[in-house]
Amino acid sequence: MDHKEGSYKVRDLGLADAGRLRMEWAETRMPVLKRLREEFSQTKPFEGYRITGCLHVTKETGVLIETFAACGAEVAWSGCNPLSTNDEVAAALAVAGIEIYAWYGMNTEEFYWCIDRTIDKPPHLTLDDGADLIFTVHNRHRHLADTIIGGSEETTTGVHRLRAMADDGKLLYPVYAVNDAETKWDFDNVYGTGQSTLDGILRSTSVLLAGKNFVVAGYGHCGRGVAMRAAGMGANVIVTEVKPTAALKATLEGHRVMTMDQAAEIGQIFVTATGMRDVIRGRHFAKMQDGAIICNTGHYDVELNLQELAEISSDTRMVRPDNREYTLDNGNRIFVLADGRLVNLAAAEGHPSEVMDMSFANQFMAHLNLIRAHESGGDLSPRIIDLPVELDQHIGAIKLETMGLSIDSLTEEQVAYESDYAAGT
Ligand code: RBV
Repeated sequence: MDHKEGSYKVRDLGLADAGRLRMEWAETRMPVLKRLREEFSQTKPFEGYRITGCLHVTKETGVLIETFAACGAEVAWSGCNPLSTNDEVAAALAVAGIEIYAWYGMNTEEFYWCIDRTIDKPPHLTLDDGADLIFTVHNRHRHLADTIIGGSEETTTGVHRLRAMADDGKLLYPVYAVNDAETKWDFDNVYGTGQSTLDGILRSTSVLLAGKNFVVAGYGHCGRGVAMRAAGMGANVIVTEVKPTAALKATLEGHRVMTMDQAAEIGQIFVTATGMRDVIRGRHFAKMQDGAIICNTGHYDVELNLQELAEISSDTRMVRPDNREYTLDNGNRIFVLADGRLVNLAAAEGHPSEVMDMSFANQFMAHLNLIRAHESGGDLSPRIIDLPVELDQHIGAIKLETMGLSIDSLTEEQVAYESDYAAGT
């Protein structure tokens, strides 16, 4: 492990060149973030501000970190999941002088050690994916909140938790719900999760998807993306849900809907995308067919109850990278991918750069808005803030332009018609 006190801890600095190549590759697919970097690296609005982030250390995150740095920020970073760090990217960032504490395969104690190192020096801004950093500040280092201007949260479950905290009056500073921007959730969560989840399943199994009974637990944005892409590859998609309207949508989009008890008996591949704990548990594992493949794509590793699987198993071994076989007492074998951690990041490279481009443009703008509010005496009361809807359209417009696509604009008459409440048949 390469370690420099007060500066970085990564797997191996020798991987830096490979990491640099990965980031350069991602950058060619992230024109919106590149545009923001070009625009704001002139004026360096983040000069004098320390941004502490806790988000998957991927090639795309590397591009975001270097964008903040190019715009003047002092950046300190840790990964937000023990199995999602790309060691090559982490090494390249350390060599580039970024304070980074992240390596693939860390344990829980090391995970929090890394977060603690990033706040040894007090941050002005926090950037989260899954809220572990902001909870660390609130639970163990509350004094830091006095000088923190604000923060942001990247993912659905993190935003849920922070909204609950704000409703309880427990939030100490304002946080942008980046997940809730349309140019985030309607792309990253759907198409990003859809593709990267299948990517993780294929890398760790290489099975044929066509003709398989493919069970998706949860038909939110992420589950919908996974179901859509699995169907596109010829799988027979089965959806399990607890919310009636979500189940109806799944049905009308052509998927079969049933309970997990029913699905357990016929499913061949299972993916959880619910944000809920124990979605697949002992009694379901006991009903499964020999050879069933199980994984999770939700942020936290609570959706599969692997403890209960272990209790009805007599043996376990790794059969491929990110693929663990459990032999059950009844003789059946069940294959669990990435130990139940988010399969798209643990067994593949996370969402493709093209969608992260928009997610991270929203992150960048959230932090820019926070320092602008700070400098102009704006409202920085503790609350969850949504990004302005105009920003969504602005980011969407840049993305379209960089894709070489043009769209129509309304004529003056059409604009007038839009707000003409007297118009009728
Ligand atoms: N996610 N990041 C990547 N390639 O950097 N891939 C996925 C990447 C984020 C995504 O925005 C989602 O909200 C979150 O990971 C779940 O932890």
